[in-house]
Amino acid sequence: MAVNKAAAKTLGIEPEIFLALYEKMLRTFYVEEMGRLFVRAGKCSFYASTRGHEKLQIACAMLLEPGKDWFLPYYREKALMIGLGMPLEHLFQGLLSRDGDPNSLGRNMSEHYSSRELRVVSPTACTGTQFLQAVGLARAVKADKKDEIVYVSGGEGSTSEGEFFEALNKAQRDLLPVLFVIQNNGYAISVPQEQQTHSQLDEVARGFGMKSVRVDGTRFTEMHRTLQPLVASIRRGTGPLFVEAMVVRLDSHSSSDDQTKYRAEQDMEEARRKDPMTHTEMRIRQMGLLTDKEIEAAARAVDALPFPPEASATGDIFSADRVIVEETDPTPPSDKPVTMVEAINHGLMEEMKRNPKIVMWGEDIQDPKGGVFGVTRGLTEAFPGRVENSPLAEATIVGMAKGMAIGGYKPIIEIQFADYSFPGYMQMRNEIPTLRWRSGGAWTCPLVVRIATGGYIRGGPFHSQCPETLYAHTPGWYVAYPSNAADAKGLIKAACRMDDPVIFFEHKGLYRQVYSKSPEPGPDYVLPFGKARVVRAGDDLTVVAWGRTVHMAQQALGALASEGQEPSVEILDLRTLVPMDLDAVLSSARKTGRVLVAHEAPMLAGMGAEVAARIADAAFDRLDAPVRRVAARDSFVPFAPNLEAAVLPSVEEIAGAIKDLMQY
Ligand SMILES: Cc1ncc(C[n+]2csc(CCOP(=O)(O)OP(=O)(O)O)c2C)c(N)n1
Ligand SMILES: [Mg+2]
Repeated sequence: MAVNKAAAKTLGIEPEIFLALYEKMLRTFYVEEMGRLFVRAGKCSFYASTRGHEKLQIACAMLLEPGKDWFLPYYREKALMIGLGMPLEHLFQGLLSRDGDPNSLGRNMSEHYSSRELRVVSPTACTGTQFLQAVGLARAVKADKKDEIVYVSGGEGSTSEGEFFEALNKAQRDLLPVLFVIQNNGYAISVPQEQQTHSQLDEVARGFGMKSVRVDGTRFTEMHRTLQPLVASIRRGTGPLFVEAMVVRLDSHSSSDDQTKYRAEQDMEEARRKDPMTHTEMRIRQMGLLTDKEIEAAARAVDALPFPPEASATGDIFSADRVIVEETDPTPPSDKPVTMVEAINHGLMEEMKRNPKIVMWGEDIQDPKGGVFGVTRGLTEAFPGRVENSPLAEATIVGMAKGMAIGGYKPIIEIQFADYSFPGYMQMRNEIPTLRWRSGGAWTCPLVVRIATGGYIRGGPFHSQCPETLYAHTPGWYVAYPSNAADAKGLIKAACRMDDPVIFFEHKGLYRQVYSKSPEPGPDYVLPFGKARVVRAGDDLTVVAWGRTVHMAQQALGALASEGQEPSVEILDLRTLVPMDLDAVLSSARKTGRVLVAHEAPMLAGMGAEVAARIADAAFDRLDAPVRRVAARDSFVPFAPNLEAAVLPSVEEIAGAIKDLMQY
């Protein structure tokens, strides 16, 4: 072969490494050419060229260990996949979304590669969400005392996202084995870097105290020589490394973009002069390492495959194994009632004892405070190293949980107030609940997000929200919303054992409330999701409720009784919103013929609308009255006590609605 071994030796690099680099670069080149053909033929609606980035990506793959190290790539990493050895068929199946596509069964976008075997974690199209997940995964690696590295990458544009900074902060704080690779091609679609930031990225990382280098990603030798010892050092456990790699974007941002509309010819010419291929092209062609025929044959074979069957479109939203299907004996070992706080605390304590992989973090949750509501009090001391304060950063809290769950741990994390779940909402909407589905079941992240929710506590607009609809409306989450101590204990214990992500709402107004106390079920008690509770049986009207409105419905009946009215009302506590116990709702509606849904969240598009629609659909002919709702006004919750009362639903409203419905 035409490799000048003597010249290669003087560079301090083995000739075999050059040969491998050349072969992979050429392979990438041909694959990109096929990709272009497929776009032109209308067979691929999203294609992102790696031309200009390929040398960097292959160099990274060669410095790391496929199958041992972890990869959280972004959407422009075909060359990384080729570097790692992803089979051509898998690449083309990803590009063409054909039946059996091992990346996602045709569910995720093209260019979003995933492979359990290569430890490439399925990415989403969201810019920057991968960084915190890498930090969480690296935490799992470190906790397991393994010498694996977590590679995470993104474009320079994605570093303007807040999560990027949170990730640098936490990775350096905990000295985690993360290799951050920012592929700086100067543009985020059409936006040049100087419009994104005044800062230089490697300097930014240094500002966090992180070891940081800037390399020319279009030249191999220097890059390889610089990075090799630094990567070896991450493996030895010295902490993260930040690499800003200067590359060029030779093609448009993607197949939907035309860079000639916003880039000067001179700028594109300059990029072409730095084309990493031109430096090696002549040599590799002469060596005949690979022909485009091989690539074309693989591409055509995949192109001949059918699309996936339609019936598979909604598979893998949840685990097929529901884990807990039977309620165990709830007999309390003692009659002593406990508060909801105590019940959840004891449930967590028991589950942490049972499963050493359970870890917790959140704002202020460490002892001695044990959370602003005291739910985790005592756990830090009982389980050293497994419960800790997170940074004040909700995306960090949930994004890291996803990563650590991928690494085999079971994070049970706390969001201090539902109102502040929103910095983490990108992770909770697009990332966590889509993972199983978008990877065809290859990747999962079972975890529990405990969220303190609810009003009536004089908390004002930003300590009172009830956002359960947002999460119930996002496929892939189980959603619990207990109303009393015994249910809370049974459900949190079930959540700790489930195979899927769970949102666990804890109503602040019920935490220490006398009427939400119950005798505490024993340590073996688990309550399966999807089983409503008949709080009291009745024949004339059904109230469907969850959380605090369960008690308000009971109080409303008390108020009516004091007026001498005692309609036979059935109260159904849903206990979990996903899954909803529709059978219980429908059979009660069919029995009584009158239904009121009472919830604390605003009326518009609330869960009450869902319950009403399901009843209208399946039990309309058995109704004697329209399904009514009592809910909050479509407003935020004001601070002044009279205004708070004016917005949130009241016992009187529930009593009034019951009376109206009875007279209908
Ligand atoms: C959260 C989010 N906002 C916007 C987009 C749309 N978008 C996709 S790629 C992109 C530019 C990214 O540029 P950069 O990070 O530099 O990566 P490059 O494509 O240049 O490799 C934008 C705005 C997105 N995918 N996700
Ligand atoms: Mg860019």
